[in-house]
Amino acid sequence: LQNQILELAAAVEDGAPELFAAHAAWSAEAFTARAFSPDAPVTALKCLSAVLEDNLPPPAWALLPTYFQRAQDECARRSTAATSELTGQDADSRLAREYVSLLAAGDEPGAITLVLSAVDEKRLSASGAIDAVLAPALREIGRLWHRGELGIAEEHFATVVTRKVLARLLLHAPTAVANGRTVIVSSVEGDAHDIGVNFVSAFFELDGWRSICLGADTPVEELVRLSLLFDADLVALGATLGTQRQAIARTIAALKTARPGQRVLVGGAAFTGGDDLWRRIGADAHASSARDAVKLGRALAGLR
Ligand code: B12
Repeated sequence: LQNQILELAAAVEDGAPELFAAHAAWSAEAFTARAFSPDAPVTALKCLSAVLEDNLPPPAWALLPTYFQRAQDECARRSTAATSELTGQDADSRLAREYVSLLAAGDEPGAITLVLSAVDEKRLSASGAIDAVLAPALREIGRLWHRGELGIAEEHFATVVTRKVLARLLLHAPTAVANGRTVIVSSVEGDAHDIGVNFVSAFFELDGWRSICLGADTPVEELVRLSLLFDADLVALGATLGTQRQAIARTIAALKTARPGQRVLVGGAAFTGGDDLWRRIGADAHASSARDAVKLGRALAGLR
């Protein structure tokens, strides 16, 4: 319930009822997968809306009926958000499916060998392994968790093993020619997810950048201090949950105050479903994949 209120506040801040609706549908799906009655999420939304109507000053309440209506409609439609992206018959999808199965079976050596041997045998590049196998596999693990088919422990294990695969891929990848540019890559304050930013950082590294990856949950003032210390050409900031977008906005404001002209690229799941959310929070660009992050980063840093 607390999360629902925070997501509502984040959507109102962005003026985007569709984002609250998407979150409500996500939440409804998680509850139904855990044997709650299918009506429970809608009833909870109706209760929350009644309490807010009773307690908020009328001008504040006046904004909210649209948000609740969209959310209830979306829950009633039983969204298709949980469709697997690994159903293809191409080699990459098959590899990603097998990687997920090995992880679910607790087979760490098998999962690591599967990906590394595909790269050794030149069936995949290091960046291809990240983009087409590891990232979709983690999203699949998340989908299975959402549906109640895997637990938090399996998801933690998948994260640990994937981190090891990434380190080994980078160790064996051909050294890129340094391009003289520095990027700082980090998840925003409050975001506990760090695999996405590690993937983005790896792509920058493979492209010849000095990439300084800070991982998850970096305090705003520390990020600002490092961008000054390392004279960063670019800061790449990730956020996962809708409730973390405002933290990105605050971080961008702090970076640009301390270093006017600092270029900031944003990405991560928090930007899914809203085309120009990144513009509204003052970013210079938004990338929806690690590959695009490098393309846009090169343009922002004046590289061809
Ligand atoms: C592992 C995981 C965790 C781990 C993270 C461990 C770690 N050290 O990273 C832990 C357990 C900590 C965790 C916690 C939570 N998680 Co979580 N998590 C995941 C999971 C399974 C994988 C994340 C991941 O690594 N994905 C792989 C990345 C590479 O994929 P990607 O995000 O699509 O990234 C691509 C682009 O977005 C882009 N990109 C990504 N980052 C960046 C950054 C920049 C700068 C740029 C330019 C681009 C970019 O490039 C990437 C590669 O091409 C996801 C499932 C999912 N769909 O991702 C859920 C997921 C993200 N988690 C979710 C949730 C709900 C939570 C919790 C709220 C759960 C809870 N009740 O506590 C908490 C929130 C914690 C917090 N304060 O942030 C939900 C979010 C749903 C939503 N939209 O609201 C997801 C989607 C699961 C699901 N299917 O429902 N989680």
